Formats: sequence, structure tokens, C-alpha cells
Amino acid sequence: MSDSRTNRGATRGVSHVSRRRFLAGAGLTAGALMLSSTSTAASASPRRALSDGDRVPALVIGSGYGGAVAALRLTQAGIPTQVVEMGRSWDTPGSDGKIFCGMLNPDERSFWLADRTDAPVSNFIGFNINRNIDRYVGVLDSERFSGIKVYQGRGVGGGSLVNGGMAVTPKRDFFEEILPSVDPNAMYNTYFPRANTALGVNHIDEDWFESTPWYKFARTGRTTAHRSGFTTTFVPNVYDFEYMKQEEAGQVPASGLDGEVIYGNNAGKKSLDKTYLAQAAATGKLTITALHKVTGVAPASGAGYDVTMEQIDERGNVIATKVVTADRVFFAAGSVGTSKLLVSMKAQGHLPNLSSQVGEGWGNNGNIMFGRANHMWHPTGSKQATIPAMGIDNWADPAAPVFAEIAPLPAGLETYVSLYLAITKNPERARFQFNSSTGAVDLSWAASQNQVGIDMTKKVFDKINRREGTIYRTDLFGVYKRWGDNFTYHPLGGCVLNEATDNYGRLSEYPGLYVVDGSLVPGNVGVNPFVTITALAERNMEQIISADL
Ligand code: FAE
Repeated sequence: MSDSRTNRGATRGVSHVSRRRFLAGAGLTAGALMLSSTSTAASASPRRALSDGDRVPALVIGSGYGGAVAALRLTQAGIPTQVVEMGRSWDTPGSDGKIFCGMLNPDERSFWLADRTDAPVSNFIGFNINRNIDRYVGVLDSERFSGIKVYQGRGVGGGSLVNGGMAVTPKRDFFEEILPSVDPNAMYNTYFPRANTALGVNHIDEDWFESTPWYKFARTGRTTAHRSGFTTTFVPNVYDFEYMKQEEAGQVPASGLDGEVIYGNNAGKKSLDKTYLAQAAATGKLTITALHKVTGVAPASGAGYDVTMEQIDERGNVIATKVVTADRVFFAAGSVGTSKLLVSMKAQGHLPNLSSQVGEGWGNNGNIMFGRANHMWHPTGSKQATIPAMGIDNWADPAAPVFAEIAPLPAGLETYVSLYLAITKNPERARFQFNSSTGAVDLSWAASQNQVGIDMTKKVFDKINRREGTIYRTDLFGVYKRWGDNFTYHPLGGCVLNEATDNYGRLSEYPGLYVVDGSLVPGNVGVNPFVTITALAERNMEQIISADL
């Protein structure tokens, strides 16, 4: 079986350009980082956080992928843009001199307003490895609904702060299947390449991959996959692999080689604050108001929309409530955040004419995490990079459509575990619903809806286990629990393009309201989603700016 480059064509030649952009971006960010945590834009005008009663031309709710694209393209079009972000700006080191904490020593910076960490791999050989922490506006949230837990990044940069950086352009035939109203030629010729360039996507040096101890876990996963007849593929990333090589050589501070990823990377990763948001800040037209959570959007008297927000302190206490009037509002709070806001605004009569499709079409991108126990003669290495670089690609098999990332388990010791995050073609969907008795928005997903994804995963990995004479680990996600099927890293949908919105993300019933984030993607994209979210936002913003502004 052979390796192949995942969608290499879409990103070929990007690394040199993006490296230059990254360095430029990092410089800009350094300037931006001098500002306070409530107003982080370099030379933004006005250079202050939003105040009660302000009137602004464009307000973006959330600073993840959709929000960052909107911010950059609006500011480049000359429009002063306000981004409102509920998380903090991750620009100030803690007492240990680092901005983020590592995975093996999590502290209050790890989790969003929680008393205890809630790591996806929660257990190890019978022990729960979570630990008590102080409540703080940490960078990773595990938002709980009755049937699923949704991991999301919190802070300026959204999911880019906590994710594994895997930058995968989706397979064209599946993209055409899920979003038939979108011109695929435009996406694959223009917007995917644009997104990959602006995100700073790069590829691992394959010779280095083959020789470094830090990717032994991936080579072991590859060997066992190939022996059972499965194909693997290198996966592009926004972590700078050249920086990682320098980490190995001891020339720069280690991050991806020092157990840092889901609670943030202190170096190496081109998160959005170093790419899109840094470029937007450089226009002088951007202001980011952090630690402000939008709670309501409703038509203003006269023109525009009143956006209500709560300012919180770093312990999560509400310290002010503000209402800002915006001519245009871009919902970029992520699949969960945007869907919850819109569903509750509709149900409470603030935006009653929103489409009945708002809240529909949510999926978990078929996520299933699990581990296999290798034999002792098949170690995975005590040294493991935190950044995944390879996947098992069985998507074309209709009986078991699975794209499984070979994930690291950087425990600092040999575990013999091969860990995987499988993306399966799970067709199950759920809806967000307003609960009038609690005032909260529930998600209807039931745990049983992930069984179809487990069945697909088993078809691939049972075969590998039979061939290798190995078994699944049952100690990683609880006690005697084989599947990490009760959480997702990839929430998608809830405000699906061309169903809840028009074909460009406009909430047509309310001119001036737009959706630009992962809620537009209908539940499953077959690969890790941020490149798709970014490229779709690029496409939609181009149209919106030229036609509406
Ligand atoms: P997102 O990035 O979540 O940004 C939404 C932002 O809005 C956040 O910063 C929120 O704090 C903020 N927000 C929410 N509600 C409000 C409100 N009411 N008021 C103000 N602000 C608000 O949305 N994807 C990949 O493609 N590759 C990977 O390797 C990968 N690894 C992942 C690993 C982890 C641990 C996690 C959690 C996710 C991973 N993902 C990965 C998923 C990826 O990060 C996710 O799809 C995108 O971040 C979603 O982008 P959005 O713009 O939709």
C-alpha cells in the first residue's frame, strides 16, 4: 500500500509564501500583544474596547476561522470592524513565563470556567487523569449537552488556539455532495488555495518524518494499517514543521515536541492571531473586544441591530452589560455558539422571522476516538510530537468510509498505544432547540446516534487487530470503555448554507445579518474541518463585500 499526499495540489508551493507571511504576521502580532486583554488590535481605530451605546458599521461575533476571515476581508475593504470574543486574548505569560500550559501539567489556563480538567483521553490504566483546577477563562471548553460533549477553543483565535492544526482540503466529490449549491470549480481553483495560503499551511519533510523518534507513533500506525491493506496519507498542517525540526535540534523553545497542543501552543503553530487576525489588525481598522459574550441580537429602532453583550472578568463573573448598535452583524461564534444564539433569538421573538431551518442539520463530523494496544515489539515511542501528520484514508470504501488521523498520545513514556481520531461518514443529524423552562438551548443528539460511526470504524480497525493479534484499549475513555464516542472536536452545522441562510450565508429575512462559521457546513465534511470553514468564509465574504457593502 502506498502513501499519498492529501490534496497536495491545492496547497503546493504554499510553504515559502506562508512562511514569509507568518513571520510578518508574527511581527504584527507582537505589536498587537502590547495592548490590554480587552482591546487587542494593533493600530485599530477606535483603539478601545466597545462601550455601551456605541454605534459601529460591522460587528463580528467570535474570532475563530469564520470570524477571522470576515475581520480581514472587511477591514481590507476599508470598513472599521469590531470583533467581540467571549474568551481572553492569549497574549500575557503566566507566572511560569508561558502563555499556555502543557498537557501533562494543566492548570487554570487549560479549561473554560471549570473546577476540574476534562481531557478527551480521561483515563489511563484504571486511573482518571483529570485534576482539579481553579475556575478561570481557560482556553479549551468542553460544552456538555445531554448526548454529547463538544470541545471548542475559547479566546482570540477560537479553535485555532487548541486544535491539532491538521489542514485538510476535503475530497471534491464529497464536498459537492454536501454543498451542491456551491460552485466546486470556484472553491477548488480559488477559495481553497486562498485559504491554505492565508492559513500558512505547510507539509512535513518526509525524510525527517521517516527518521525522527518524534513520529515513531505515526510510523507504527502506518505499518499496521498497510499490513491490513489500508492506505495512509501525509496530512498538511499549520504547525511550522521547520520550526519543529529546530525544536528537535534544541535551537528554539519546544512546543509541539514538549506536550503542548490542546491547551495551546506557546510556539510553532500559526494560529489565527498570527495569520488572519494579525493581517486584519495591520489595516488599522480592527478592534477586538475580548472577554465579552454576546447574548442577544435584535433589530434596532431605526436601522441596524442592537447587540447585547456581557463583559466578564477572568473568573467568569459578569461585570457589565452593554448594548452596541451595528449596521451589520456577522455570526462567527462557531457551530454551537451561532446556532444557540440564533435559535434563542428566534424562539424569544427577537428575530422571529428567521428560517425554520435555523438550528437544524447539526452533526459531529462522525468523530470517534479510540486506542489500540500494540505488542511490546511494536512500540509507539516515549517521544511523541503533539501535531498529527498522517491519516488512514478509507473514505472511498462505501462499507467503511473512514478517515482516521493517527493521533499522538504524548505521555512522556512508552505506552504501546496507537491512538486514532476517526472521521466517519455518519449521516445522523441533530437539532438545536430552545428550552423555555430553562432558557437554555439544547442539542437533540443522542449517544446512540454515534453507533453507525462505531460500526464503520470497527470494519477498519477490527481487521487491523485481527491481522496484528491486538485489541482495543478499554482504559482511555473511562473504565472498560472502548470508544471515545461521547464527544466531538468537530461540531458542524446548525445554520446550513442555502437552507437556513441564502447561498452566501445571508440571513435573508434580516438584511445585514450573516453567518460565516462552521454552522454553515452540514454536519460532516469527511476531513478535519477548518480549511473548509475558512475557504467557505472566503467565498461568502467576497460576494457579500462586493454585492452588499
Ligand atoms: P471557532 O473556531 O470555534 O470560533 C468561534 C469563536 O466564537 C470562539 O473563539 C468562541 O469563544 C467565540 N464565541 C462563541 N460564542 C460567543 C458569544 N456568544 N459571544 C462572543 N464570542 C463567542 O468556530 N479542525 C481541523 O481542521 N484540524 C484539526 O487538527 C483540528 N483539531 C482540533 C482539536 C481540538 C482539541 C478541537 C477542539 C478542535 C479541532 N478542530 C480541528 C476543529 C476546529 O478547530 C473547528 O472546526 C474550528 O475552530 C471551527 O471554526 P469556527 O470559525 O466555526
